[in-house]
Amino acid sequence: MNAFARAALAAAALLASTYGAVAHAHLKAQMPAADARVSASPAALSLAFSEGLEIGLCGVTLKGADGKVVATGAAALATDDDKRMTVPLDGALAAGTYTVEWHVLSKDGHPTRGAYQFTIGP
Ligand SMILES: [Cu+2]
Repeated sequence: MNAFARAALAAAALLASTYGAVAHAHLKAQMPAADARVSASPAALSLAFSEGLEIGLCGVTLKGADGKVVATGAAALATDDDKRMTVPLDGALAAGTYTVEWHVLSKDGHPTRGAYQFTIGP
């Protein structure tokens, strides 16, 4: 390996570790909570992240137990917190297990995504 290749590798390693250390928008809390069972349909989903969000490029796909997409309102930032996204629900959700697939772009320009489930039922 020549000196240039070594330098390039070192730079790549540094870059990788730098990016690894940066806090992207990780999902920190959500309502209904991940894996929670709630007795009543929530009026909205609430997702709190570790970083501020570019809300125009953020959203969720809500799916029922049958995998079908459940319509929701548009994702919006909480008025007092640019790290928290709320998604109003169009109507009451029937009993069952739902999957929330979320994707966000944080203010530092990094996309992150994930999914969690909650259940409505007694
Ligand atoms: Cu980031």
